Amino acid sequence: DGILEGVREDLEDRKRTTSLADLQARVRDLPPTRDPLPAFRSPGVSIIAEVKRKSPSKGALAEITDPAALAAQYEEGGASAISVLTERRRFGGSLADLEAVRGRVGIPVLRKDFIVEPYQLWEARAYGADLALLMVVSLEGALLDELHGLAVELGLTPLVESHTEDELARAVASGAQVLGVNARDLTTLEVDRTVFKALGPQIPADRVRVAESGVAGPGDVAEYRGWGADVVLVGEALVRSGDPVTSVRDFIR
Ligand code: IGP
Repeated sequence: DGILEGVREDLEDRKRTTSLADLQARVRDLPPTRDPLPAFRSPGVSIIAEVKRKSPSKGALAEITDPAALAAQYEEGGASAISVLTERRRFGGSLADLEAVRGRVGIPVLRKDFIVEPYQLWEARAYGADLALLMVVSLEGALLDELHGLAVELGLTPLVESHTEDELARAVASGAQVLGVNARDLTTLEVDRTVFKALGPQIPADRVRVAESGVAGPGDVAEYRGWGADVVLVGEALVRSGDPVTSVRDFIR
C-alpha cells in the first residue's frame, strides 16, 4: 500500500546515511526517557497534542515554521504529552521536528510514525522520543511483540494503536500499558469517533485508554471522556486553531 511503501523507501535512505551503530552510540549518551504514565493515570482527561503539518486526507493543515514553539504552547495550555508526526511524504514531518520539540518541552514526546522495524525505534530514542507509536494493522505475526519488547528495553513507552476489535485483542495481548483506538480508518481515511465508543470498554481498566483522531472541539473531548477515555490525542484542530494555549486549556477544563 502507498503509505508504507514511501515509508520504507525513506527508511532505506536514512539507513544509508546513519548506521544502526551510529544511533546506538547516540543513545548511550542520552538522559533517561520521561514516563507519561503518572499524568495519563491522573484524574481527569489528559491531552496528547500533536504537531502535524499535513495529512493524507486534507493536505497542508498549517504553516508550522517552529514546531518547538508550537509544542511549548501546547505544554503551556496543559497538555500531558506532545505527539510529533515524523513521516515525511504524507505528513511533512521529520526526526528534526522530533528533536527540536524534545529540546523545548518538559513533558514526554511521542514519535508518531509508521514503525515497522527495530531501526526506527532506535531512531525514536536517539532523536528524543519518550513514547513510540506501534500500529497493530501494519505489524503482523511476532513483529508487534518484538517491537513492543525492544521499545520497552529502550525506555520508550509504546502506544499501541488499533482500529478494529481483532486488532485491539492483539494490542491487549502485547501487554502494552497504553492502548490507542484510532477513529480514523487508515484505508479509507474516514473518521468515526463511535469506533472508540465500541472498542474503548474492551480495553482492560488497568491500562491507559487513548482516543485518537476526529476531535473538532471541547465537546468531542468530553464525549470521548464520557466513553471512558483517559487520554485524547488531538492534531488537526490544534494546529489550525489560532490559539493553541487556550485550545488545549478548553479541552481539559
Ligand atoms: C490526530 P486528528 O484528527 O486530531 O488530526 O488526528 C491523530 O490521531 C492522527 O494524526 C493519527 C495518525 C495515526 C497519523 C492517529 N494515528 C497513525 C498517522 C499514523
